Amino acid sequence: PPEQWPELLFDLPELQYPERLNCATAFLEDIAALGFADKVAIRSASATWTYAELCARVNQIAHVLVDDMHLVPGNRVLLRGANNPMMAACILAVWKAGCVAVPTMPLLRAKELSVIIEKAQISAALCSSALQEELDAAQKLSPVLQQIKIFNTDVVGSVDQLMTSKSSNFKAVDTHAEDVCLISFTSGTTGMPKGTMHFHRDVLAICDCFPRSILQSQVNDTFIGTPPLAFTFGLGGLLLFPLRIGATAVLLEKLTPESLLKAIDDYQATVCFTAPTFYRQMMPMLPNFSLKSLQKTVSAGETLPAATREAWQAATGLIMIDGIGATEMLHIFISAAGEHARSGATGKAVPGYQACVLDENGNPAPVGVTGRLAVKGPTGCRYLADDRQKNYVLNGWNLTGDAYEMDAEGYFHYRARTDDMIITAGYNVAGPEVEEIILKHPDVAECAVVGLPDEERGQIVKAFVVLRDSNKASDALVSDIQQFVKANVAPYKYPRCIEFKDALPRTETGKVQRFKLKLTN
Ligand code: 3SK
Repeated sequence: PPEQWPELLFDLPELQYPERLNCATAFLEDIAALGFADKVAIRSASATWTYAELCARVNQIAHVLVDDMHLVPGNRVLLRGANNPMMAACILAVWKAGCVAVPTMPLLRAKELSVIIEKAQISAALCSSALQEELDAAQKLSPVLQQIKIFNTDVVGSVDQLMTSKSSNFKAVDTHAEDVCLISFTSGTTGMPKGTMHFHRDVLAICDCFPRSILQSQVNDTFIGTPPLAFTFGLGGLLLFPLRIGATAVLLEKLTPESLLKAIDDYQATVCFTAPTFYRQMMPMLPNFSLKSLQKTVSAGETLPAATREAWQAATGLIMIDGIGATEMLHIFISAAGEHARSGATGKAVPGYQACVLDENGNPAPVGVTGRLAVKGPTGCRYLADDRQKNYVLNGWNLTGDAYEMDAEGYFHYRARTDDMIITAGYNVAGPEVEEIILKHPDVAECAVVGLPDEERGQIVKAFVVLRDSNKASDALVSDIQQFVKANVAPYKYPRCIEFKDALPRTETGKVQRFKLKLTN
């Protein structure tokens, strides 16, 4: 494995956690005991909770889980809610009660929820009142789900109503550091959901790696951003990372590029987590808002094109902290910040993790050669009852499905998803490289490049393009974009076929579903 950041290596023994560990206490009692009980833990449009208040509410909800829902340690609890304080408190309460949280994406429909319920055999759920309808429909499809308690409403029998009569003290259930506490489902870019299981110690390990060594977050930071708490990118970045150090988490629902910019100023946020698409959409609106409080911007969830990194830096003066993570790994494992960041590179292995590139035979690929990214560290993939486990973990290395290249300095350069490499007339073309060029064309807002079967060439490069102004779509513009690509990269990479679209199909976490684009052809 390549060398890591010698100057940033912190004491890895700190990643040794006690054998008996309930991770919830690290975010609540342990922080309050450091003197932060009256410090603001969570803010939202309608609430401001100190650490003491958060702790009291989590304890009351834990009593509801045990006394009213009769749950016992190890029970799996489906969680359904947008980013708000009660959703956060419910997740922590599930952990405190020794149960397993199964957060689900707010936009999932009944059929998708029922697949998760069946796969994880979930008998209990906590659901925000705003999202109840689809879960009720899912329960009809999957009667294994026996009880649903609603929150964010004070109707009789709701979590909010039941908790009012509960004690605000609750002793965390004595769990093992290697008890599963989280099952996070990923539909990935292929549409077949997989449940990834994580231990109590894994939850603390992600807080003690990327945020400490790369982000270098501080107690006075205020975290804000868009990814749902049901996506581990959001769970870590918007809730666990701030709570681990006594900082403040701002949880907001239904954010748009404009409302996020306003919220950054309103809440004086210092750290922002979102995806490149959102940063791109915010850029034209920057002159209307003050970003004076903002110190760090983290981009992950999809590839950060060099053009987006550079435009963001030019507009804000902030060096983007790019990162790649995976639901399987729980959070970010390659990244770089500040003077260490390089345009066109995701970064180096985050301290605590090792990364390398493997060739098609599973041997380390030479510097500069594209291969499959493998990572190893304190977290790793454990699929719930899924044959795909054997393809993901080999000799302790997690094979991420991303094609990367490592340079002589140990920086990792993204090339494609391994299944997004296009082989055309014997040439290897990385779809994202062509996308990056097309995105520089002044008429283009978004684009995705895939390989389509072709009798003569094996595959041809096809680009799906969303224009800034859809009225401009024309054959002349197709030729113009093709010439633009040929002028900027090796001509064999140019898209022989271009289709204009109103929008690209994306997963709930913002990743382009290229498989859907391939299927439509
Ligand atoms: O890059 C991702 O998709 C990701 C997934 C989980 C956690 C964090 C990240 C960035």
